[in-house]
Order: sequence, then structure tokens, then C-alpha cells
Amino acid sequence: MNLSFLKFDRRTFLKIFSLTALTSLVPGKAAGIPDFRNDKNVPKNYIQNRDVPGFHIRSANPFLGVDMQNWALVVTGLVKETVAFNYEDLFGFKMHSQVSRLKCVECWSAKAKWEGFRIEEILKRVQPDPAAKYLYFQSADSYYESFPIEELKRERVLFVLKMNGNSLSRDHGFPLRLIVPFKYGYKNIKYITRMEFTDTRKRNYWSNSGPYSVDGTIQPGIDHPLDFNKKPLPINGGEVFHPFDKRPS
Ligand SMILES: Nc1nc2c(c(=O)[nH]1)N[C@H]1C(S)=C(S)[C@@H](COP(=O)(O)O)O[C@H]1N2
Ligand SMILES: [Mo]
Repeated sequence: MNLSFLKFDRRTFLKIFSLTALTSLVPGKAAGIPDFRNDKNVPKNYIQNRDVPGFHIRSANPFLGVDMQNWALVVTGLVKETVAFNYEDLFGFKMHSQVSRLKCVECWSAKAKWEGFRIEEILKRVQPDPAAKYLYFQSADSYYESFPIEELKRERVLFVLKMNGNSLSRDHGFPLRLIVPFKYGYKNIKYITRMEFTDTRKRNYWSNSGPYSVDGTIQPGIDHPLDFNKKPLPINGGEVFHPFDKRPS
């Protein structure tokens, strides 16, 4: 039986999905860099920057959180097959767990137990073209980041579903976030909705507007406070391991 019509349907569905995703999940502003850090008018029920004992919350574009009725993880670009994963699909992947520290450039850091899957699960399903060198992430809150694929294959890089034994909270990236312990917090993108395999590196959120590197690897010895006029400060903690991947087990 010829099943190619099914494939066509699915692609059509994906196109429609991504269009609605753009208009309904993303609150506008995709082009500019809005900054709500000093905005006292953000409604209380929005996810926003909050200093919380244990683990601060950072949200460049305050929003109400992901509506799971509209959510799927769409993986596309230079791939053999574009796939839309639903939340349950992700729990079918082999899970890994680790304790690692997230370190923000604003001079705070915090650790948690993270559980999730590794990039190999995605690679197996979508089969990227050899020309694909980068992976570009987009989020439900208009945030975006990109990485060389090779970097995402390194140890302790996780596509995280659970934090400290529970599903990610609304504030910390539900339903899916990236944890890359050797990079500053801003590379650890939350609320992921879409991943695109590309041959060149696409844009990156905070490095577009601040003195932050596109690469985002934690620099030993020095911190870069978000308030641009402040001087760099010494690092008191943070997960830094050099040479790459030779970390204490
Ligand atoms: N989608 C999205 N991901 C994001 C951000 C954001 O605003 N939106 N902020 C980043 C920054 S600057 C940091 S320090 C971490 C903070 O993660 P947390 O809010 O779970 O502490 O998330 C990163 N990932
Ligand atoms: Mo941050």
C-alpha cells in the first residue's frame, strides 16, 4: 500500500502548526530585544525575573507559560524527516540524570538534579543531513539560541524534562529545556518549541544585546554582571571544566 499521502498530510499539518505556533505561542516582538527587567507593570501571573531562595527565575520576555494544547516539539531544517514530538513521545527516550549547576552571568548560580534525554535520541529520529552543523532553538517566549551540533553531543548536555524529581515547573522551562552545564545560564534555553538543523549558525538572544559571547562558555575566574556598567566580578562557584569534558565523575 502506498503511504506517501500520509506523509504529505503530516507535512501539511506541520506547516499549519508552525504558522499557528508563530501567532499564538509567540507573543510578538520576535525581531527586537525587549527588556522587561525594570518593568514593574508586568502582571503578577506572568513568568518573570524573580530572585527565589534556591533557584532564581530569569525570563527575558514575560509570558504565561506554555499552553500544552498547542505544544509540540517540532524538529526540522536539514533533516531527512521533519518530526513533531508530543510530550509523551519524549518520555519514550532513554533518560539520564545528573546534578549540575546553572550559572547566570548576573553572578548567581544554583544546582539541581536534572533528568532528560540526550541529543542522540533526536538525531536517530530526524536523521540530519551531513551538511547540518548547527542546531537552532526557538522558545514559546520568543527566546532563541544556537549551538554547534558537536557541542550538544558532549557529556552532561541534557534535554531536560524533570528538575529535582518533578516535571519542570512553569518558571523553570516546562515542558522542555536545555541544560549545558559548561555554558552560562543564557545558553540554557527554556520552553523549547522548535529545533532547526542548519548549515550556518543562526542568531542568539543575549549575545545580540549585551557583552555576552555567542559561544557562552563559562570563563574561569571572572563574571560579567548583567548591569552593563558594573565591572566584571570574580567567580565564586560555577561549573567550569577544562579541558572540555574531562570533568570529575
Ligand atoms: N526561553 C528562555 N530561556 C531562558 C531564558 C529566557 O528568558 N527565556 N533566560 C536564560 C537565562 S539568562 C538564565 S540565567 C536561565 C535561568 O534559568 P531559570 O529561570 O530556570 O533559573 O534561563 C535561560 N533560558
Ligand atoms: Mo541569566
